[in-house]
Amino acid sequence: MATYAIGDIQGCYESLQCLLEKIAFNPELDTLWLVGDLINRGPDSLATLRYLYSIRSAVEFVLGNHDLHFLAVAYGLRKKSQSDTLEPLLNAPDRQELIDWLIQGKLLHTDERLGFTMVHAGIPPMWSLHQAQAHAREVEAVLQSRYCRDFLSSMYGNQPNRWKNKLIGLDRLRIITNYFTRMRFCTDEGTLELETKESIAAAPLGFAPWFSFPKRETRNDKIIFGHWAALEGNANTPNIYALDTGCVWGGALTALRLDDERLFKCFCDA
Ligand SMILES: [Mn+2]
Repeated sequence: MATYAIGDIQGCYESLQCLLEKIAFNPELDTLWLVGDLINRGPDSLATLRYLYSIRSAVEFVLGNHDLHFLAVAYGLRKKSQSDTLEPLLNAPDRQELIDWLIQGKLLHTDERLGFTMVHAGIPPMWSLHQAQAHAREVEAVLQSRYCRDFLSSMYGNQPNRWKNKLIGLDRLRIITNYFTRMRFCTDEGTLELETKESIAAAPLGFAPWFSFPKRETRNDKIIFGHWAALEGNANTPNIYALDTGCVWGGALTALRLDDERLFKCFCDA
């Protein structure tokens, strides 16, 4: 009856199976949380998504930037990138079933009993958990509405780069999505810097990791996230659990057992 949170899988199906064996995962009893980027860049996105779909009643996941990118490509709204490995998934006979499941994904998941919240990239420092939940629900509602295509075709871009309550329409949805799925560095007021992908030492002048601000509104909430492989699992911040340990880059796939905060890893071939 344990709950495990797993970092960015990115189509690394064999590493996922290795990790599930290691934790003796039982979908009848246990629950799997996934921090997003379930697919892309890795070798077997189709097997990964099919497997997760087959155990979906045991799975809670949030959408990552790669998952959203897949949806935009699948709907014909965006061209594939050269580094995408989505072709078998795009050509699969069961792709619509998989898309219909993926698109129901959240941007933020909280379990109050366990005392954990999960997002793909982060929560900007000026949002309380309550505010973050409300903003996640705004984007989720659009993804599950007839405006889904309008959103997916206009979610790309780095502007606006700073939150304002009065933002409306696609600009509002874009910055909310960028906070939850792409953020690494920002300012204490939530101005985003989306170019730098390296470690904390590479912080651009005037910016810092989103979780590093001492007055961050969610500093007392336990937050699980992925997306930032260069952290190598070390955020060195209380209540912050960085689970992307770069499996797709030859690192490891990491699971955190929420009940006792024990870590499990499977090392991955590059
Ligand atoms: Mn990501």
